[in-house]
Amino acid sequence: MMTPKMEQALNDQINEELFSSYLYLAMAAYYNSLDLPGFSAWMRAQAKEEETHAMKLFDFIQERGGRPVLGAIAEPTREWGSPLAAFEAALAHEQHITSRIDGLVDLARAENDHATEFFLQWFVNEQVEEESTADSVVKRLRMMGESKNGLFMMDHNLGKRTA
Ligand code: OFO
Repeated sequence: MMTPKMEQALNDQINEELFSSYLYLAMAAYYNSLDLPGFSAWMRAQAKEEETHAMKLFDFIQERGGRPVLGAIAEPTREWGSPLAAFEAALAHEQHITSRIDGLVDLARAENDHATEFFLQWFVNEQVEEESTADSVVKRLRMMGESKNGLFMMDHNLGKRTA
């Protein structure tokens, strides 16, 4: 059994993950509106991945005898100033999620909930990857500056993402 406080915090994280999915779907629509299908496909795949993060939490709460409670998902931003600005927003969002996960680990420790602390290690590792991927795209976009060729190449490469 989890404490009600831990259960509530994990439920709140389901909402964060579903919002992440919604945000990346909004970014997919944004990139598509710029005729950047590769960026759009990458964001769409990312949105799907975020759903799996939400479901991991959903299943874990049930396994521990709790009940997932779904709240309203906030409306994401629709417009970003440039392809770079949208990816910078994605990176900032992942940094926010990392701090949320760290907070959950701290709470699991405070509640002496070893099972939840162990479960959360998957998310801790995942955040290292999520931040690093977004960061490398942001860095390459900054390096490219105004190059249309660079953007075209990058769109092609990002479009290769399958999952
Ligand atoms: Fe992007 O890792 Fe979940 O939110």
